[in-house]
Amino acid sequence: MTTLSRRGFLRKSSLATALLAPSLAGLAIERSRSADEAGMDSADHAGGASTRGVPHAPFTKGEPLIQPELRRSANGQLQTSLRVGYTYKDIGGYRLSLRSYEGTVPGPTLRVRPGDVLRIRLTNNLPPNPDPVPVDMSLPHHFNTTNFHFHGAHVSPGGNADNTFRSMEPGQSYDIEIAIPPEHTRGNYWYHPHHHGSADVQMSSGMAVL
Ligand SMILES: [Cu+2]
Repeated sequence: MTTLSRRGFLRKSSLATALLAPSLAGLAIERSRSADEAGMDSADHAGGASTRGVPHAPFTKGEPLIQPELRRSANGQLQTSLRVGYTYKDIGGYRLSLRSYEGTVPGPTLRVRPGDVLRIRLTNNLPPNPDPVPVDMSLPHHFNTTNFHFHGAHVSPGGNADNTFRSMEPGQSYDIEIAIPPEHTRGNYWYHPHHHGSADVQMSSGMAVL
């Protein structure tokens, strides 16, 4: 039996850290701008992600996993709504301000069958974007603009279906209608935002759901 030292673990996990670092740094920076609650962490932990300015929260190890809310289709359709907005979550001893579906992390599980139609009214309750569109569109921007992607599903990518080119702006509501082919394979698929410039930050914030 081998024991992995902290140093060894850090070395092994450096790739993951490097991949996660920009998103986590983004979250931490955002929090430190708006937070001035007492009991913030002043430590700047190694590994790329800073917890400076993030308020502490109670943390109990070994708490049971909580099942997300389940929404099932009936009579050939699942008609539901998803509200995108900020919520506070205590994770790992820190109180985080996160972008979420329905104020929960993760959001509700949507259960549909082959041949069903998934109809979602998505309301973006995030505040207006403070930043202009950058000259270089590949840079992170407009973190409060979202859209809806049904990952892995063999469905239409156009119109108001699984269209990753839509921009769902703060303060607006949008209808999404996705027809699932009758011959679609069963399995675990997931939904998440796919808006260029903000998808990374929103997903690492918890907007990644079955
Ligand atoms: Cu995806």
